[in-house]
Amino acid sequence: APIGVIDSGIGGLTVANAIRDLLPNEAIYYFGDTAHLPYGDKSAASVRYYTARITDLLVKKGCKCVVIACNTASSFAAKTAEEIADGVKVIDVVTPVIEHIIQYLSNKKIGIIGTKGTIESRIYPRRLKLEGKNIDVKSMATPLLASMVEEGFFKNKISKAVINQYLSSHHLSGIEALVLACTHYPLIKPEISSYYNAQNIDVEVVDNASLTAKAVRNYLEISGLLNSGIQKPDHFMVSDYTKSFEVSTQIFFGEKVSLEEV
Ligand code: DGN
Repeated sequence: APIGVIDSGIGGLTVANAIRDLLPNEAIYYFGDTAHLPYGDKSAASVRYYTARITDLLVKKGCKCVVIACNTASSFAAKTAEEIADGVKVIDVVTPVIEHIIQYLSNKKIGIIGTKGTIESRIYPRRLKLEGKNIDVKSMATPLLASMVEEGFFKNKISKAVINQYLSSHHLSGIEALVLACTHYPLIKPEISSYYNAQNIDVEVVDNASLTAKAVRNYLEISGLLNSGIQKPDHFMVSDYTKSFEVSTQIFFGEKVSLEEV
């Protein structure tokens, strides 16, 4: 059975890509809700509604687990997805990061950047508090970064200037680790690290794509669900097809994939 992956658009292909790297024998059924993106600016109710519908679709298509690759959807709709999934495991992108922070970074000052939705939901500080951890968390919405990456603006002067402007904000002063809480940010991770390196500041930059892929592998191993048969073909589905989305898949997945409108 395939691994389902949900995102508001095609940025979640960074998570699909990390899963592909770690689990090359698994089939991926990806669904990008391009008709309703960006989730980052939507209300919690809308994000819940869309995420529930896509979860239902992927479960009905026989996925053995559903990964909510989108941080905004994970922030607002992980519980709703779990209810809809009818026993099929739902893996969100927030939980693996929370576990990583608790295990390795609990004595550090943590910074979080993401969409307005993710930051305003306060999901990271709330979850850490629920775990009984009194960890100093500073967060800031950096909405321009996702659009910037989507336009292919990274590793250039403009991305450097935007990243510098955001990271130098007093909202993130004194942090010792920075969580990249958005599908698009793994692509600018090197530039973010360079910003801190250039100033000789030691900041561990954590992205949720690789941590989530490890969580998926753990789950499949523990539950005996790793694929041992013939690999099914991947499917990359969207709710609204455009040529430009298809071209942009290259940026996020490392290779161009064909999108099917569903
Ligand atoms: N996929 C969204 C997220 O990870 O929060 C980013 C895209 C967006 O909604 N702007």
